[in-house]
Amino acid sequence: MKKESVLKSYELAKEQYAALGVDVDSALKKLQEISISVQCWQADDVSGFENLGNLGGGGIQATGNYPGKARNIAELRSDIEKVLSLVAGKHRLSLHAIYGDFNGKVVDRDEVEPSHFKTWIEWANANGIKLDFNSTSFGHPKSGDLTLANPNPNIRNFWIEHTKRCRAIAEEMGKDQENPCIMNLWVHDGSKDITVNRYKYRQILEQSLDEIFQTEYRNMKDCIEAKLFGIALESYTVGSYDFYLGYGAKKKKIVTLDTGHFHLTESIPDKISSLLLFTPEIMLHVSRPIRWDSDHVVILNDDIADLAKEIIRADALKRTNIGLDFFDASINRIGAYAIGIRSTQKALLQALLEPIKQLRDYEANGQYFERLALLEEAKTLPWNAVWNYFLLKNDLPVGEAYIEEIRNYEKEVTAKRK
Ligand code: RNT
Ligand code: ZN
Repeated sequence: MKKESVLKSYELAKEQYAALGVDVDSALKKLQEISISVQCWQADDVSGFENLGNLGGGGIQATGNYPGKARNIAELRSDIEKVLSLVAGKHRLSLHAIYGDFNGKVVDRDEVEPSHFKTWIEWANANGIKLDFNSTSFGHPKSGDLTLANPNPNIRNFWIEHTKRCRAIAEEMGKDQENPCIMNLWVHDGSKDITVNRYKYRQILEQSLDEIFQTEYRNMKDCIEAKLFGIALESYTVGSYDFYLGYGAKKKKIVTLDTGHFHLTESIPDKISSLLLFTPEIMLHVSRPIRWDSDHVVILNDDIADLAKEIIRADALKRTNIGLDFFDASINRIGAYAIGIRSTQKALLQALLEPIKQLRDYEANGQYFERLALLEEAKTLPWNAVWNYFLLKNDLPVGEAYIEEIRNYEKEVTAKRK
């Protein structure tokens, strides 16, 4: 698209929005400032860089075998740099504990420490990226069906130690970057078949969390992530949404909403306003479930658009940490990132451009036909012209032009990884 056309379309769009009381420039300013926490694990199918040999032990699974996944830290960093060069704004990188710089050494999960993330912190500083963190309880011989909720004290303490250490690592990251590192805690604990001990395991998990959270930190924030069920653990999930919602409300912890972790007809956007009343902040794992928690690449669908609208309508940008969580190994992984980040930004832009004042006036006056009519009209307002201008302003390829850039990177870099 020609530069003049982008500018012309933008001016026309701006006029149309202004007539509805929407300030396009202020929307763009807000969009520019939204940092998305980009998941490191799309680059390598959640493999990580431990030197513990082939671990087995499930909990999570990427599907697909598209060539070119990142095989080491250098490749992963290069891929992330490429991704971030293709999207507007300053973003964060969310690391899992298994992505430490272990330098060829065998470092078990109960031995991880800040020094293993020193080069990550240096890299992040050099690239102006802030880091977030995750403990890793899956893919390990001690993962089994139960980790933090395990009645066996040896296994349970192993994971408690791991998670405590992860908090200390997150604290280091936060301190160094002078901005809180958000640490997410997700464990797959559950049961394949009917359990007659639902209460017991949840009680153990509560105790483990209490122990883990004993140390108070100033430079990291804890989030706890629930899930509906996991593969091979279909009958029962210890860390259900009720469990973590209760825990988060009681202990003032951030509850993570992964958009793939609910019944498919359940509204995640509707949870935002309740959570904000009872918990300090929200962490999002924006994902795309297909029939189940399949972690497909995020696209601009109604689910994401409605989620973004709820954040903006609740004026909750400052209290919402937006992270991505998908891992598709069946397509170009850099392309997957670019689509997911851009789609999330598009949803946010649409939400920021909503003629909210007019809609709220209608609602206050009981003019419900008018409200519905304007909501429908708003869907087809020329937000795309504003989006293209946003890209142009950020010196980025406009529209679909980024496809070519990703193909070039594939030809020159990822396709050569054999
Ligand atoms: C798993 C959770 C969790 C993971 C990442 C890798 O169902 O969504 O967030 O995807 O920690
Ligand atoms: Zn998640």
